[in-house]
Amino acid sequence: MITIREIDTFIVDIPTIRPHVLAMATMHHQSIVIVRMRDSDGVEGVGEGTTIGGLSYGEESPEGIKLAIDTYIAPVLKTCDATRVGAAMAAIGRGVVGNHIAKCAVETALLDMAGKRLGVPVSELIGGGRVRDSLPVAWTLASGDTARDIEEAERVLAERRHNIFKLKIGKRGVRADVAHVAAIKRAVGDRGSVRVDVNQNWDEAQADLGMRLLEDAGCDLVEQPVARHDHAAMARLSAKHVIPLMADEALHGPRDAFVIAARGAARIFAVKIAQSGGLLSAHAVATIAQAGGVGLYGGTMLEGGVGTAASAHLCASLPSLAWGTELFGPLLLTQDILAEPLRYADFELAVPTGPGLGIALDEDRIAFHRRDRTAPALHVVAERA
Ligand code: MUC
Ligand code: MG
Repeated sequence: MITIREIDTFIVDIPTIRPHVLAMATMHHQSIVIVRMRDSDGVEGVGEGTTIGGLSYGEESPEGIKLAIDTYIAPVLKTCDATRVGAAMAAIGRGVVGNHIAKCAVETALLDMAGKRLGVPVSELIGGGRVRDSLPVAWTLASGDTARDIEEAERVLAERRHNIFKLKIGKRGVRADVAHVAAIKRAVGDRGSVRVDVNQNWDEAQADLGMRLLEDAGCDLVEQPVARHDHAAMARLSAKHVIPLMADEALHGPRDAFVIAARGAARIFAVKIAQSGGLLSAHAVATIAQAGGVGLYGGTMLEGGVGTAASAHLCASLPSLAWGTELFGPLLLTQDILAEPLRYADFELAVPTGPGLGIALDEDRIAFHRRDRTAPALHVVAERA
């Protein structure tokens, strides 16, 4: 039996290119959890587990992800056949409840190794295999300033990097937020799609007003306007408004996907490998969406290059992906952790073609930014809206 011999889990803190203002936190850096493994044949795999804003976005923190892997997942993994990814993840699932981001990091590393052993990209190991080689990719405008967001949109449009824009709203009043969106849509016009993410910060009445006004402003989609558990409100809003509601924080794997699709609580799913608990569960989420007539979008937890490559492989395996992706995480960071950055061109991200994830870490940068080798950890500025 081929077994896992070494597991190294570490946190890498990388500053962002500008403050990234979300409803629940302002990010000045991203804390990326990397897990690196080597099996008894010497094959190496790498995975990433990343969240947003410490503990302000979800129930797992970077430190907790590392602890879950080192203390609870690694001992189980060391008893498993490293070549059987599904069986290894099932064994981990029996011993570890929840902790989807930690599980995603580990499963990604196992799939990377499996792809390297078989000489195929990870996208060929999911569902029916790879169906596309590049992915439309949105950019998030979240500087906190309308004029600066418009400048940023103009720059990336001119560079032919992005023509889909997601605006982070929910911090200000509904009408002020809509005015901000309308100004950006007026500037972008038909050159791009403008969408918003409220990150759960509205109640149903605010969402009702917001969705009506956003539709009039030419916005194409509203992501997670209300609390993630409020499926009833999500269903009423979806039924009432033409502008589609996309579920994000509400989706933590296939069970949520089934409940939300059956209830008509969203018309689009932001499929995230981290929130789903790995690429295989994310594929199940997508399959349920397709069976329920729900549109698909490849979401991000603002991962670095490893998690973004893994998400790209998942998205490359999805037969339909009508709303594109937002796999831009590495572009928000001042440093790339990959030896060769992912390629963004002509409004799309190229899905790596090499075996496994098709990427390699930049060892010098990793050594420099690794939290356990550098100065005290950077801190998130968390703000309650
Ligand atoms: C989210 O809620 O979708 C995705 C893009 C971005 O800027 O933040 C994330 C998280
Ligand atoms: Mg979101």
